[in-house]
Amino acid sequence: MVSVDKSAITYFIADLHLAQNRPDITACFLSFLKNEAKEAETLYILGDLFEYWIGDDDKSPFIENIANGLLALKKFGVKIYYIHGNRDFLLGARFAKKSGMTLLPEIETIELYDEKIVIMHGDTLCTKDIGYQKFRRKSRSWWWQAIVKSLPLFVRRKMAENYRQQSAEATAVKSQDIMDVTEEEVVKCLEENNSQLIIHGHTHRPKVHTLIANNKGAKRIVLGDWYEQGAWLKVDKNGFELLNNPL
Ligand SMILES: [Mn+2]
Repeated sequence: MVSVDKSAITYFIADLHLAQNRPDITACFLSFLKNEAKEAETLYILGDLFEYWIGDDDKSPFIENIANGLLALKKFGVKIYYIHGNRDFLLGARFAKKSGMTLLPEIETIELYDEKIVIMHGDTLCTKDIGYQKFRRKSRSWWWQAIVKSLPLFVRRKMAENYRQQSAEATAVKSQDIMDVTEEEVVKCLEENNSQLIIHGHTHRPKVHTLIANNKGAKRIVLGDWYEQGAWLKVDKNGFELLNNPL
């Protein structure tokens, strides 16, 4: 469990989906790192920082630029923690080190202002999306990752682009219900971790939900995506606030 100074400000972001063809989002993120994020003691990135990740050996200027922005924030004194998303789950220790981020397991509990909080990307909560969960199990296996990582960079890039297109087509025909979290799964997760607050991204539906877990009131905070704005959750001793900035 990670513990944070009680006087501090903590930021949470997810689903930036940074991509070379969206320089506006990249600029918004780099500006966030240089300005707002400096106010925080800790920044948590809860997955899908990138639209896709083909391996830490991708050294395009686009990637280097983002690594440098993150590292500058780390050097300024902000701790940066990262949990994988469903798009950038191949992001490895080499890139994390280069960008000053500490990798966390897919589900982590942290303590902020005497509250135990569960943090995760959120894709594991969408249990009704059977097709995706099947792909997820396969793609997290050592053998699948070993095969993929052995392929040349240009082949991996092509695969990622194909997957992205297939995923967009599949998403277009899936119902809103399938694409959202399963409430029972959220309750189960809170009860397993003896917590009353969960923070996640993935669904791109920023909102604070109330529910019952452990026979008590609980909250689920969903982070916003960065398609049309910068979006982050600010937590300090006075409470929490979902904030955003236009691109
Ligand atoms: Mn996602």
